Amino acid sequence: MTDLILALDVTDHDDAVSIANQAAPYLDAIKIGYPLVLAAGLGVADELSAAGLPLIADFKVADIPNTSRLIAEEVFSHGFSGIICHGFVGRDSVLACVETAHDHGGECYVVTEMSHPGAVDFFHGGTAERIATLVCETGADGIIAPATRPERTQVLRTLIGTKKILSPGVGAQGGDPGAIAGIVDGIIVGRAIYESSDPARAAKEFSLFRTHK
Ligand code: OMP
Repeated sequence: MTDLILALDVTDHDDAVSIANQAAPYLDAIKIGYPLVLAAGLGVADELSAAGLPLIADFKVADIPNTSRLIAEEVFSHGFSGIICHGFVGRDSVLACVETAHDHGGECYVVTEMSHPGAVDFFHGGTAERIATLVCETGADGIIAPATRPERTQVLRTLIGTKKILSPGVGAQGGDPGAIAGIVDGIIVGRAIYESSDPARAAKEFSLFRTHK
């Protein structure tokens, strides 16, 4: 089952709510992070989650376990159903996010390899594979893996089995939804929807890659 997740990285509160409402009929979840939360406050999460779609917190948490737990507690007290953390910080920090998510009935996704060109500087050479193994050992719910490199995401799929893969990089970063949708559980699309003059139409087009409607 492949979901469509909107990365709502706008920095205006009213734009965020308006775009979310327009695109909502074609979405399975909305992901927000630093751009919107730093601009509009964490309260915007309460508003967006009230709209009924699952809300994923993309703070790419990468801290010591205690701080990671404090961040995750804040996230799950504001209506989020999932959190994204980094994996390179190690087992104890990842576990802090996983345990806090599960304590709240939520999910934790771990970044294994990022989608931008510079990601190869550190994530290649075995690091992404080691993080994928850590994901299985910590009981995390899934990984973030690049739509810009479907062949790499396929490798990571073989390491995590049936855990979920959410995949950013479709659209503005050049990733082809047709090449990635079949091997992941969700495609993450930001600018190609929220910068469109008609976000509902853009979301509808990407929703063709959902395997459920
Ligand atoms: P667009 O490039 O505008 O479609 O946005 C992609 C979204 O996915 C942004 O919110 C990024 O921060 C996020 N993202 C990546 O682009 N690459 C990654 O490797 C990981 C993420 C993420 O964790 O969501």
